[in-house]
Amino acid sequence: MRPPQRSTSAPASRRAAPRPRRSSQEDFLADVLAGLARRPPSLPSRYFYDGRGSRLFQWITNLPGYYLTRVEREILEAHADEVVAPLRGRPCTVVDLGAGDGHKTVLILRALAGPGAALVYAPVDVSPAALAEACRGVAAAVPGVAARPVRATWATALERLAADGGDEAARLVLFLGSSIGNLEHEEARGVLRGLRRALRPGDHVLVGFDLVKPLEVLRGAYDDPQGLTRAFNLNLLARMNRELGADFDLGAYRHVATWDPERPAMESWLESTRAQSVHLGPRTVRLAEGERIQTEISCKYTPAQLGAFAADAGFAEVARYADARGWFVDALWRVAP
Ligand code: AVI
Repeated sequence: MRPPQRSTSAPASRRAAPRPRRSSQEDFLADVLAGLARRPPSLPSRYFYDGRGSRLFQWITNLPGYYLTRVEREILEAHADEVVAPLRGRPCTVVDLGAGDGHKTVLILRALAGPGAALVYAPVDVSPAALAEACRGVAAAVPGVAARPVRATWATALERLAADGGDEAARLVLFLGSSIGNLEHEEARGVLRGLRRALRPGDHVLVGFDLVKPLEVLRGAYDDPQGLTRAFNLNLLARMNRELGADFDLGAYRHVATWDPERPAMESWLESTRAQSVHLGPRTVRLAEGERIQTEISCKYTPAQLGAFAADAGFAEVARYADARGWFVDALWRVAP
């Protein structure tokens, strides 16, 4: 997360000249070059989600093998009423940290909606198109909910939430879909601590965790015979070609999904099928035949880890809701007074 801005008391003459703010394109290039300089080389998975990447992910969520969305939906269909019980009857803002599936959010909003309910829906996303679609879907499915879209990264949205002192509505933050699994554990702890700092006593968060399960199920989710996950992975290279003027040859990479039992996590890679050079901004990157670029981790959790995440960030666990097979958990946490 971006560190908070500090004010400085140094006299103007001794203050360093303000560094010009980097554009998002410059950030993108800097992040990509830093990742490719690592061993093994890697690319930040947050750049998957341009317009085409978001659409591909949406299609992935409907694949028979991609169980995550289906089982989390099953959980919320069964338990949305219990999830919202601590908040019902109070003015409430539902902050949605971009799970990408309006259906799950609608289940929560419907459970909270009712005559006289003062309900605000605040989706967070960097893409205006994604925000517009989320707001349209909610307006059609749950009339009477006021939409307050936030076009920002998670970090910026949390900073704004923390600064938002005037609004007395209770907050329910949805962090669904095991999006947390795309972060290294330390990074995930940082996001959860940031979330805790942004909230007030009585606010709640609902966090989706995908659990460890048989390997053939995991492989089926991250390497589908339809080739959508491959297309999702390759779209990252296509995006760099389009936006950064890179010259990745999309035909010279193959999608590989592996299991890391240590973390534990599924990992997505793009494997170079021949020795090649890629030009990216000021740099030439060389890849050997068979060399892999890591594009994503999708951490899987054991139930014991969930309590530790809550405690580390300073949340009190309220309940855990699991699907019938015990594949996925939505954990409800509260900001203790
Ligand atoms: C968004 N995120 C939780 C997905 C996942 O399962 O890690 C992204 C994804 N990657 C490949 N398929 C789906």
